[in-house]
Amino acid sequence: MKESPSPMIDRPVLLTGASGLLGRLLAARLAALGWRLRLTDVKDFPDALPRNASFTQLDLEDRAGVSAIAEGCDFILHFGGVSTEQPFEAILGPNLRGTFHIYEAARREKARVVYASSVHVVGLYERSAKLDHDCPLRPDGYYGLSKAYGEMLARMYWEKHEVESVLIRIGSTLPKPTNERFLSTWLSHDDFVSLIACGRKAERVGCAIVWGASDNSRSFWRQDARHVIGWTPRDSSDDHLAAALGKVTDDAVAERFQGGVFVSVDYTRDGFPPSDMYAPV
Ligand code: 15L
Repeated sequence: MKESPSPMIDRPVLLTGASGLLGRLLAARLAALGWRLRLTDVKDFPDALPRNASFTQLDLEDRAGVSAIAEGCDFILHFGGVSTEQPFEAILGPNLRGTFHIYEAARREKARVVYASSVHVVGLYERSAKLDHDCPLRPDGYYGLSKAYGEMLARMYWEKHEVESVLIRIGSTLPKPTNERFLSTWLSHDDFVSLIACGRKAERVGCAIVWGASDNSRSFWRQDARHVIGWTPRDSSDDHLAAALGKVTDDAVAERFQGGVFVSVDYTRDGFPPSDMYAPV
């Protein structure tokens, strides 16, 4: 017997940052799964529009515009904003004000949000550290700091307004891992798409933090809330060791920390911070 489509599945899904690398990947892959997509980005959408998708060029700082485009959506994939290490002023508008606008829209629409957080919220942990999702954050720059703010914003909207979120601390979403760091942080395209799909399908998610990495035995990360959304990664960087082992840079700061080259940007400390900033003294 044919199942009738759930009403949730019929409602449009808002995808911000649609013209970025991850946005374009999601637009194509989710449309192929039959999702009805409302795409938006401050930049033009560079690809042919997928089936059942519309695109609106929009600055996340435009609160009324964000509110209008989210109307009727019950699922928001928030991938917009600055995605590299930049001066504070460049990050402030899109990442802080913009994410606030998204959460205000989600609150009004009673929508669930998938928030693209990042490895850079913990980028200043050394690579030897094994982290659980509830570890203290150690952002590695203004970008990581803005992602930490986004996570806290999500937490506040969950606790005060019951807005559900899946916070994905995305490692490195690439076709293949091509250096030693990526052996720890790699998230395959298939695992990424299945994580998003699980985030939509799950009955209740609360405010769930998930490490966005495939099943890599060299992972920096352990416990998270993936069981809440029923996600299991299928790929592993272990199958790509030959292509990545020994691929390192001569940047001692980048090679020491989980955040890699983002940590080196504007790093002025002479030496390294304590290995465990949070150990009891
Ligand atoms: C991120 O958060 C960036 O947006 C992405 O471009 C990658 O650099 C990734 O982290 C990473 O550190 O591998």
